Amino acid sequence: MSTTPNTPDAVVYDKVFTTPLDKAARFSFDEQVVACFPDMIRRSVPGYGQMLAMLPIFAKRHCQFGQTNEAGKRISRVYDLGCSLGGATMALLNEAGGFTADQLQIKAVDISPAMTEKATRVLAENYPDHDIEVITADIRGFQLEPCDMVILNLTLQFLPPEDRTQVLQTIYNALNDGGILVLTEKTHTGDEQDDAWLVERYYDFKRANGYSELEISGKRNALENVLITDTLDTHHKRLSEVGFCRSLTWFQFLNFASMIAFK
Ligand code: GEK
Repeated sequence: MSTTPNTPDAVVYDKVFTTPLDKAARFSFDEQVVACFPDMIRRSVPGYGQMLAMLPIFAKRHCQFGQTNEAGKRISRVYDLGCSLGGATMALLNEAGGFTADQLQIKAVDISPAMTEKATRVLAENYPDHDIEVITADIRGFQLEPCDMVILNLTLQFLPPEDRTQVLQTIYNALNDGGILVLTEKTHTGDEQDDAWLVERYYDFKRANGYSELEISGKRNALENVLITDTLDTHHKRLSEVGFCRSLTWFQFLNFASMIAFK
């Protein structure tokens, strides 16, 4: 792993798949991935920055300060489920939302201790006055307190498909009326030709971002049966089944899409 000096937060380049790996090695969110995660996600997810940039704008419109904190002050509770290093949480707190430090209570949850350890440190350093709790937990079976907004950014895709409805049901139940879920996923269309084209252009996107053939094929193998995509149709049907009155796809870039669901 190499770093670039002279940047405020030295960027650690993603070199996880630069050497051939055991073909059976599965992708995991371990220390090696954590160290280069911001670079990895920026170079691997088309539109990642654009999707995050809309989170504070959505929060501003839909957070209704429907909860109270321990001091009895009205706040909006927001969950960032599968938070990794807190990218979505940090985006939520940028100026576009216009929130003061005491208006949002953010609970950021991730199953990987390597992720939550670093997220805890980074968030405490950057947002010392904000009410942010980082929790190490599996979002399957995790109990949510009443909330105004839930962010599931590129996380549902890592759960076994049979566990996805239960997680969405828990989210739906915890949201206040008028609350929102922002769900971002890698997707497929179900049409063989369209999917082949989208996947090839996605690999072109990765090549353009400096990934080699070895890195692209290494990650593809490691993600097999770890990241399982659904179609947008399946997502919207599932959202409707758990009770959301409306959902729409508000962003799409190649095979990545972000949906918003309204309670
Ligand atoms: C971002 N949202 O930067 N419970 C909790 N966390 C899980 C589970 C689970 N069952 N399974 C996987 N994760 C982030 C990016 S990354 C997306 C999310 C990616 C966690 C896993 O540990 C990892 O941190 C995250 O989901 C997925 O906006 O790397 O493509």
